[in-house]
This record gives sequence, structure tokens and C-alpha cells, in this order.
Amino acid sequence: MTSQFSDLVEFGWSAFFDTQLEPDDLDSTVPARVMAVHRGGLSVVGPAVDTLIPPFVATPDDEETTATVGDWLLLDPTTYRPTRILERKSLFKRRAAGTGRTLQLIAANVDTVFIVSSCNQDFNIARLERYLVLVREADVTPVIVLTKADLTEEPEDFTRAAVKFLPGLLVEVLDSRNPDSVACLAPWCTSGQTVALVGSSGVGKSTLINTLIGAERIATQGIREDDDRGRHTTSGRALYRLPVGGWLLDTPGMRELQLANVRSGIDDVFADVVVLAGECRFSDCRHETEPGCAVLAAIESGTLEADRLKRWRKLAAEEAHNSGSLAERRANDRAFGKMVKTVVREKRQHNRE
Ligand SMILES: Nc1nc2c(ncn2[C@@H]2O[C@H](COP(=O)(O)OP(=O)(O)O)[C@@H](O)[C@H]2O)c(=O)[nH]1
Ligand SMILES: [Mg+2]
Ligand SMILES: [Zn+2]
Repeated sequence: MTSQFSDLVEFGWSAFFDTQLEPDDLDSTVPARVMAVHRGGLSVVGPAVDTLIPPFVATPDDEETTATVGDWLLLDPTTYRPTRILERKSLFKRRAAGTGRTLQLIAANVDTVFIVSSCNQDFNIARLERYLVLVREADVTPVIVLTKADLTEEPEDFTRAAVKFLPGLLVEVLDSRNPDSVACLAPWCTSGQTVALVGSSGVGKSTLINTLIGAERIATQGIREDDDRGRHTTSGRALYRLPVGGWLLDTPGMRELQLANVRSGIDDVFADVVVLAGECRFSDCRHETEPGCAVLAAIESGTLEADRLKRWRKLAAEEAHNSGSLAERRANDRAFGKMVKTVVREKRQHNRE
């Protein structure tokens, strides 16, 4: 289904947003996308607008309603003040370390994430699964991209390994420096599409971004030092237009995604284990020594790899730990808030007496 709002598609609009518009929205408001987040405001661009507006929060006590890069806004046509943030197709967010409250929105409305790894020692199934969990938790489509195909004799070995361990996933193998090689990613980069990248340092993300954009816009490791001393450091949270029509989101925040509150992401990536666990005789089966355990039976019969179960246990334990401490931290914050209020009230009372 193609969107009827063709002049918006150029900015990444897709059919998902059509249904959110009321009949007179296009007469009374100006749709625009947040293309970059700067310290002082938001760069918003659409068919009829290209301007900088102050930061915007739709519901003041709900951090999740803060406009972030990738968001679609409806603006007042004269003041450019946002009247609405359209419902997001996907959202990446994280909690700032050390504080219970501060939610950081990293990016909205990303359609596809390229999970980048290289055809060398960086290639690691556990790491790929970890990224998969984060990407699936955000409701985004993952594509595994294996770089440095030119540095190995048998790049197919890596594809085969990825397909074996991560069945059903799309895997592309390429040389990030070579536009012809990178062309295999074009289907995810066309009009109406927004893509982002995750992966460890050194795997070739910046190189791949440069090749996709078709210009030396982003510093690769080799020239980063020069860039640090140089004048043009970008805010680092921006969408870049791709020659094939889509948008590429580049933000350092993607590197800091945490494995907290990602239960549904884990269930999604380990759906095979979840299905098996549902067939165990006891609903609280820990898949260790229990009779009638379908998970252990699957390992016994070879349909489930013992290593995959191990990796699932590790991620699940980590997510439980992180989410638990976050919940505790938030509860502590609430308790502290109440305590402060009580002390203030008592003090007032005391002063009055
Ligand atoms: N041979 C080869 N080198 C690559 C490839 N991709 C990246 N590199 C090199 O690997 C180094 C790290 O790349 P960079 O893009 O900075 O990685 P990042 O940390 O993920 O952004 C640079 O020296 C790149 O030139 C590739 O596909 N093939
Ligand atoms: Mg880089
Ligand atoms: Zn079991």
C-alpha cells in the first residue's frame, strides 16, 4: 500500500501515519519531521517548512512524549508550535544511568536497523542476539550486515553460521567501502524508509554510512582525531538523506542501549525456547532437572542447541537484574519524594505552631 501523501513520503512518511490524520489536519496544520536534535531545539523539515523550533513535550509529566529525532509533528501553520506528535511506529529509548527518572529518547520511527558485525573475530552470535533483542524490543526490523567480506577467503562461512544460529533472519555480506557491494542494502533504504545502524566499534559502521550517503559526511576512525580538533562537530543526532530516497539515522545513543525492560524483545528473538517452555509439565519449570521438561527434551533430541539455551538464560538473567534494579530505583525515588514532602509539611506545621 502506498501513501496518498506523496510529498510527505520524501521525508520518510509511510502508510502507518496516514490513518492518524483527521480529515482537516492537512488544512489546519503543517506536518514536519524532526530531522535533528540540537542543544537548543529541534530542526523540523517537511514539504512546507524548514525551521528550528524549541524542544517540545506533548504531556509535561510524561517523558515519553518528548519530541525526538525521527518524530512526525503537526505544526501550527503560523507559529510552528507543535500541536501533536504522531504515534510512533517504533521507539528507541534508555534510562540515564544513576538516576531513576530521566528517560532518554534516542530515536523514533526507524523502520530497519542494520546490525553490523564483521567477518573476523568480532563475529559473535551472543553479541548479535543481544542487538537483536534491543532492535526487536523497539519494534524495528533487523538485518544482519557482515562487513569486511574482502578480508576473508570464505565470506559465505560467516553467512552460513549466521543463518544457522539465527534462522529466519536476513543476512547480507559486504565490503563497506565499496558502493557496488553496499548496493545490496538498497531495498531497505528507499523512499518512506528510515534506517539506523548498531554494532561494536571498528566493525565499519561509519565507513558503511559514508558509502550509503555517498559522501564523506561522517568521520571514520582514521580521521576522527582531525575531526575532534576541527570546527564542524555535528550535534550527533540527525537524519541524513540517502541517494536512493530513504533516510539514515545516525546517533551515538544507539551504542548505549541497555538490556533493561526488554522482555518482549527476548521472547521474540528466542521464540523457539519460549514455545518449548510452554510445553513443560510444570508452568514454573526452570529447565534444569524437572520431569516433563520440554526444553531439556529438545536439547536431548538435538532440536535445540544447549548453547542457545545458555545464551537465553544469560540474557534473561541480565534483563531481570537490570529491570529489577530500575524498578527498585524508581520505587526508592518515589519513597524519597514522599519523605521530602512529609518533612516539608511537618516543617511548615512546626513553623506555624
Ligand atoms: N577491508 C575493509 N575495511 C573496512 C571495511 N569496513 C570498514 N573498514 C575499515 O575498518 C576500520 C574501522 O571502520 P569504521 O567505519 O571507523 O568503524 P566503526 O567504528 O564501526 O564506525 C577503518 O579503518 C575502515 O576503513 C570493509 O568492509 N573492508
Ligand atoms: Mg564510527
Ligand atoms: Zn522445562
